[in-house]
Amino acid sequence: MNAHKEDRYVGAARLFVSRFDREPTGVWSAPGRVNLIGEHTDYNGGYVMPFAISRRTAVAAAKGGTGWTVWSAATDEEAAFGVGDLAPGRVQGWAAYVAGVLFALREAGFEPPAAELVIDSDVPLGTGLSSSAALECAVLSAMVDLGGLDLPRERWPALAQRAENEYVGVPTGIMDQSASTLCRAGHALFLDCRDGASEHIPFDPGGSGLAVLVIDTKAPHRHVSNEYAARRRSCEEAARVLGLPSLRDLSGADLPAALDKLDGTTGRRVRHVVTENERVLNTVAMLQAGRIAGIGPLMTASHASMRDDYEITVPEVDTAVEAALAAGAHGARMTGGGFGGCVLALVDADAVDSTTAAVAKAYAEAGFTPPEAFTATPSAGARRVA
Ligand code: GAF
Repeated sequence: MNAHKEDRYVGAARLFVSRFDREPTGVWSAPGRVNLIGEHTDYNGGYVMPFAISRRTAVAAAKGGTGWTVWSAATDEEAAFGVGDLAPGRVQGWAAYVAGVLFALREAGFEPPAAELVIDSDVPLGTGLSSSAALECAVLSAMVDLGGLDLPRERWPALAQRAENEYVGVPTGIMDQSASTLCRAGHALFLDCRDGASEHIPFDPGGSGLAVLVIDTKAPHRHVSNEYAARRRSCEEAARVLGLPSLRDLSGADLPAALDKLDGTTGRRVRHVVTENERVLNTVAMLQAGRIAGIGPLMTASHASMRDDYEITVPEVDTAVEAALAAGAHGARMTGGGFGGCVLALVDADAVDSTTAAVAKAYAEAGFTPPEAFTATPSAGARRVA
């Protein structure tokens, strides 16, 4: 555990003491994630390959009271609610992610214990690194332990997703909650979103003299939830027209015939999903062959597909990818839902600074808000940390 994370856990516990005048029973935490490859495939029953990052959301908690009192260090706000508030729409803002988890637990037949909680996080908000899944999964982890709930970890992703879909009201897939709960240090999570089968693929860029550079593009998110929902609808409609349960059931070989039955825009969306699933499988094969740098071209092809076919990139994102590639990155792509957020660049470890500088220079020339960059190390999923 590095000093940074240690501070975060100690900070959450200390805040709990100052807020509630007693010691917490424990501190639980869950990570944000980046997605190495496999974008907008999860809700199409396809393949994804995220890994957890070392930035985490910590929850210090203890049982007590008749409902739930939650303090957020980020917003310096308290939210309090009871069982009667565990219906969609009753709690808004950041606290909806907490109430959503309690709601989803009760819907699944579990009784979360009344408790006091303090939340502290170093997952940047709204940058496509899954701060919401980190919050959901940290709270879920705390509730399962505090309440002694018999909820196997394999069920956590769907439960946290339900919190987000039904309580918060955002129609996301299951990737982010899966990453935040199931990931292991030193591995990427290869997940089949149709049946939930997963495999932990060793992924240690540092061991091969490489680094995954995460560039927060600082692009203001534009119409994210509307556009996300529109892409999802478009895929579901295409599957219906093609008579398939989901786009996962369309192979690359059958793609040309399928495109003949769809309008141009829908066809491009479908082509992204089908080719992206293939790129995930090729990425897995490359990593299993120990050829980490070999995934670079797949990442870059994934980006082109998101830019041209799925149309979910924005100028800041494309500029960061182009500048990283021009500076010698093995591959680069936007990660996450799109319309802003972060770019991943696979670079030689000794090129982290020069690539970061090249992206900053391209941004300055374009007049964009300066980006921020850090390197990501595959980290562990949700767990009790103190
Ligand atoms: C967001 C969603 F939450 C995920 O479920 C996934 O669809 C992703 O966008 C795109 O791959 O992070």
